[in-house]
Amino acid sequence: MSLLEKFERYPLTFGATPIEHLPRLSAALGNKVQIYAKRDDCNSGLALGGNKLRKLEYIIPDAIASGADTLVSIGGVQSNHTRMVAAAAAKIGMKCVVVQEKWVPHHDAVYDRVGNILMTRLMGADSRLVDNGFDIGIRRSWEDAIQSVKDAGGKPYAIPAGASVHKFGGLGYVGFAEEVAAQEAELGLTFDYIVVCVVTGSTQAGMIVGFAAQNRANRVIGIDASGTPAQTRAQVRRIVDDTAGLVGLGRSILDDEIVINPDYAYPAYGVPSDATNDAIRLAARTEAMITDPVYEGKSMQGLIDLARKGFFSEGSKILYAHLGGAPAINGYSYYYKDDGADREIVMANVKSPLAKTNSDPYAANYPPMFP
Ligand code: 5PA
Repeated sequence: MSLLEKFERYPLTFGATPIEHLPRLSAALGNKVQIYAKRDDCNSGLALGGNKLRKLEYIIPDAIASGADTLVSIGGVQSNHTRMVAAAAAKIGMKCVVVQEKWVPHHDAVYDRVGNILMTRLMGADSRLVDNGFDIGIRRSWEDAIQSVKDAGGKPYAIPAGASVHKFGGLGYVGFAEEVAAQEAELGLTFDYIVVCVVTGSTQAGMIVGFAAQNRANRVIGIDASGTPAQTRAQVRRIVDDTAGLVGLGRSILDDEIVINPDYAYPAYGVPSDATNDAIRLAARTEAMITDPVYEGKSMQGLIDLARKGFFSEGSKILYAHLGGAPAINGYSYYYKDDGADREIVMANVKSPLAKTNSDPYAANYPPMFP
């Protein structure tokens, strides 16, 4: 029986997302493990989809019931989440205000005009650029935006960064875990590990609760992309506890059931290392699977490095949760301008998280990652 039966869901996705085997990527890593991807990046027809729609499916019924007329949320300039809130608002016929902060120390001439923010604007959201740095917590700028809707006579419905600390934010990825179990039964296999990118926390937290019901929460390997792993871990812990209570899991989750690896977020949130970019290239060249420099490229880098280091026991089947995010790559075009048939992937870079190199000329200005 599903843990989610008692919750209302507003469909924004196509339904269960496909799981595909990635044989050429597995071969490139020596075939010691077999890699599969669950394609949550292909989950919807709404503005290219992604992980936020699974979360929003359980939040939108509450927004509608509240009588609100405007969804208000927050993210970085190239936030996927704000794109998805704008999409949900358009789809249900609400207005949308999104605060977009300068979370990323990245310099690109078109960063605030292409990819996610372009689509957000196209869908009619009022996108407000604000000069604050990265923080996954509750922000003053978001509270100001909520107030501004009230001042204008509107009725706001507030959705926090990544929809994460919303009371229903963890539910969508509880559903992911249940979906994986059903698909495993159909496919006749069991995944030994699930690799997932983590920043604001509710994606992994929901998975942890869902997989805890199957007694394998510690097989969910979170790859931190926030660069503030202590804060992210604390937020995952909180969402796990709230979500476990909400769905009636019937037990508490132990600390060692929450696995977050901080090794791949360098040099900063939103900035790819050379190793991240080579991981992105490898997935693209072997499987035509596009990952982005902010989130999925870092979890791909973690997956590749951990596989090479022998972290996963031989013969393991690993499920990479592809959460979306490809639109942001348009704001990073300079990194890849010389790519093509002649360019070798410097696999040495992909190998070691200890080689904290970065060819970005602004690297010296990044905030310190390992205080
Ligand atoms: C994001 C988040 P969580 O925030 O739930 O931990 O998910 C991390 C994540 N992959 C992983 C992709 C493609 C994501 O977009 N994005 C945020 C955004 O504003 O887009 C919330 C940070």
